[in-house]
Amino acid sequence: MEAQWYARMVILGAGAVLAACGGSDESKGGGPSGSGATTAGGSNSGGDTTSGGSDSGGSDSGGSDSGGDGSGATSSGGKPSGGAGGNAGGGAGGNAGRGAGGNAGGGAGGAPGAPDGIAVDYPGDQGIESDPAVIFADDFESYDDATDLWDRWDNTYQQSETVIVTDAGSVFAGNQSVAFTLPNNDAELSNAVEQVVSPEVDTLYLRWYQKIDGNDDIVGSHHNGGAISAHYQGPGLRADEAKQFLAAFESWRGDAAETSPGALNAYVYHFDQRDIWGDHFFPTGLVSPNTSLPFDFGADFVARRDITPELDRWYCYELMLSANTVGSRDGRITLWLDGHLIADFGNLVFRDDPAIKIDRFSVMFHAGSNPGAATTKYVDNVVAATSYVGPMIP
Ligand SMILES: [Ca+2]
Repeated sequence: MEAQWYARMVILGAGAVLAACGGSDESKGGGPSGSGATTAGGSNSGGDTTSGGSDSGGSDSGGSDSGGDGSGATSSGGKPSGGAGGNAGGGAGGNAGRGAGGNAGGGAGGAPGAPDGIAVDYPGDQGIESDPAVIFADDFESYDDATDLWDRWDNTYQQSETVIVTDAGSVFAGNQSVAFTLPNNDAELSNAVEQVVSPEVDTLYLRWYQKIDGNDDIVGSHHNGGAISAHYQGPGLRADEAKQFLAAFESWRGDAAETSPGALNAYVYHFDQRDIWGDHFFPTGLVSPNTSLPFDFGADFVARRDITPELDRWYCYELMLSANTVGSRDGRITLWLDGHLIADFGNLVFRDDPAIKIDRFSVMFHAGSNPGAATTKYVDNVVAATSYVGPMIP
């Protein structure tokens, strides 16, 4: 009982937490995005820059596992290649990896790519929690019901709308996943599981699998992915003033004419945020609100196409948040979908005090309101780590 009461209390906070974003946004798409006209995954990052074209960073320079073999063919930029420490490269895919050893090469493209993840060493994610870089892992196989989430997570919201499911169509791997439902509802509602990171870290990689069912038809505030945050106290507080920061990997659908659930983006509280409700960074480089204003993501930024995930399909979401060195604009947010690099935002500032570190992550399903049918998001195979995780391998 106590736990539930606590949960309910937090719900309000949480509801508010990521809420309210974009309320008054200029509608997105007005800017240069929309069409996906930009480079798209096609030739991607390093590709268009100087040497990146082929595989400069390729197998040679980068050594065996360089990101070089990312051919640039896809947006992956260095699909999974080298081991954690690896990642020279920066070849075609651009992609010096930011894996543990990170950032050799960094050739042309320079953007962080997807070096071989931790997951390649743990087929089916079996035993991945024992990897020294892994902070937390959950495949949702250990629970009898959703109240047991308290055994492993520091918080779970909306217990009445959270269930452990076992039917094959609702499970990514193993025999169980967790399902969050947004009922038909005029009010704001926030489902989530949340975990405290202790000791706190400067860089965190969060990977999870999710599938949103075909009923999802929400316009406006709809935090439907996962988030990494630092000392986050709530919405409506600027990162610079409140000494907090946050990045969520989610979709945004500002208009009913857009396909649900909307285009993938990073929802961010950072020093340069445009209003108190935080910004949406789209892979094209478009930032909302005030989409007509360009944002400088740094010299190594590569515009990529917008992606709207399909409903009723599993995806591997991965979010990296790396806090800046105080005094430098070296903060970074990187997004991968099914192991492909889809967005990489550099030149960011999150803090002016090194004590403000990442202390929390969450996976959520929130809506400002849901006037339509109940919709459910399924989540499986969550892993949080200090280096790149990558998709689960069979
Ligand atoms: Ca599972």
